[in-house]
Amino acid sequence: MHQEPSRRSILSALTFSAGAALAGCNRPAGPEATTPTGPADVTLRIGPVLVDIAKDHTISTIGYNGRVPGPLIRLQEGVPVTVDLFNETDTPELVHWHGQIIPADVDGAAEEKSLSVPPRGRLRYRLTPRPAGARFVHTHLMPMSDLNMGTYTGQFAFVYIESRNNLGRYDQEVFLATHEWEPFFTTAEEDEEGAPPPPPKPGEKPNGWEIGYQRFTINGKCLGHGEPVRVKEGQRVLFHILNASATENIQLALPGHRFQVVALDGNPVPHPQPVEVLELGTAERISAVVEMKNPGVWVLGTPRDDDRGNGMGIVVEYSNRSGPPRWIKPPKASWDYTIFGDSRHAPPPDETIPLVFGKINGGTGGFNHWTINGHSFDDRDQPRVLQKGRRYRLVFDNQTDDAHPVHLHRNSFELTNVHGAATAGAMKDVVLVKGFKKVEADFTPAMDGLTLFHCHQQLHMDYGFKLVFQVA
Ligand SMILES: [Cu+2]
Repeated sequence: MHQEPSRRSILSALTFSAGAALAGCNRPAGPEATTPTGPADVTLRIGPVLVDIAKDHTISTIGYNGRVPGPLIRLQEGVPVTVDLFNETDTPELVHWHGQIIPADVDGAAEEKSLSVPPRGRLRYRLTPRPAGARFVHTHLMPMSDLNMGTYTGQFAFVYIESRNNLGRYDQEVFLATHEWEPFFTTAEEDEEGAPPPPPKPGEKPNGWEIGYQRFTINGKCLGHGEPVRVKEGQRVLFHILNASATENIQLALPGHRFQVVALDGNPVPHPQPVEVLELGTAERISAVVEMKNPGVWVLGTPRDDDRGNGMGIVVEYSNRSGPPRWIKPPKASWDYTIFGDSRHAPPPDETIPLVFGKINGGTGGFNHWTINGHSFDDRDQPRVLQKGRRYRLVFDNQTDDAHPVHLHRNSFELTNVHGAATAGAMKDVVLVKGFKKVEADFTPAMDGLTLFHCHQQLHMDYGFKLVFQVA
C-alpha cells in the first residue's frame, strides 16, 4: 500500500504554500501579538494583483497578499489572534469574517458599524476565531453598478478554524474556491434549469440587469491551466469547496466518484450522505470526502457545458495516469439539504419572524430592487431588536422567481424546514432559497450588537435585499 502522506504537507504542496507563509497564520499567538508594534498573527494586504487565469489570459483585479484566492488562513478555535489589515487601494475597505461569531466592530460590515480599513492605511485588531470549520474572508463593499469592486474582485480567502473534533479519517485535504471573471451587464436571465423566466405580469416592468461572466475559475485558474489535484488510488480526499462568486449559484460534479458530504458551511452534519452533484449558493461551503477508487484523469467541474468550457473546473489526476481529462455528464440532480439533517421537528421557537422576499422589476436598462416584507433597505432604517437567549425562527418566504442565498452575520442557524419538510440539526450561515419556495431556520442570537441579514447575491444586496438586527 502507499505511504500515507501527512495531510498538512500535501495541502501546502497542492494549494496554498506561498500564501500560508505570507499570512504567517500557523504561528501561535505569542507575547508579541499583544503589542501593537509586533508582527500580527494574520496579515492581509488589500491591493492590485494580476491573475494569470490561463496561459494567454491575465485578469487585473484587487486581491489579498498579491494572490487570488488569498492565503489559506488556519486558525485555532478559541485562540485569539491579532489581525493586521493593510489597504493599498484608494478606497476604504471592509474585510468580513464570514461565518464567524465575533463582535460587530471586527465583523467587517458597514451596516454593523464595523471598523473599516482606510485607503492607503492600516487597521489592527484582535479576534477570537469560532466556530470550527470552513469559513472565509471577503470584502463587504457595495459596488452597486461598478463591477470592478466588491465580491466581483479577487478579495476572498479560505479561513479554516481547527478544533479537536475532526471530520473523520482522510489522507489529504484540498481547498477549492470558485470564482467568475469579466462580469458584464446582460438582460438575459436563466433559471436553475437554464430556461428563460416567465414574462412579466401585465402592467409590470420587465426584468432589469443581470450579470454574466466571460471566464470561470477554480483557485484562480481556468480548467486545464492550473496544477491538477494529484491523488492516489485508495486515498480519502477531503475537499473543502467555497462558492466565492459575486452572484452565481453553482453545481459541481466529479464523474466516476461520489462526494460524501460531511459538513455544510463548515459545520459537521448529523447525517453525512453521498451525492453525485454538489450545489452551492453564493458564499456556501461544502466539506466532502471523496474515495479515490476510479483511477484516471478526471474533470471536477460544473455540469453547465458553456461555463465549464469557459473554465469552471479543475483536473483530478491519479498518480501514474495521463491523457486528456474525462468528463461525463452527471445525472440530473436536485439538491436537498434535508438528507443531511435529522427528520424530526425542531423545538418550537420563542418567536417567529416572517421575512417575505419581493422583487420590483427595474425594466430594461435599470436595476431590479429587492424587498424584505415590502421594504427595500435604507441606511436610516431602525434595526429590529432581538433578545439574547431567545430562540427565533426566521421564515424565508421567497415570492420571487430568483434563488436567493441568504446570509445571517455573526451567527449560525439551524435549518428547521425546507420546502415544507421538517428537518433539524444542520447548522449553516447561508441557505439558498429557491424561487417561490419557503425555508425556515432557527437561531438564538450568539452575541450582542448589530447583526446584518442579507442576500449574498451582490446585486441583490446592493439594491435593497438586507436588514439589520440589534441584539440586546
Ligand atoms: Cu438574492
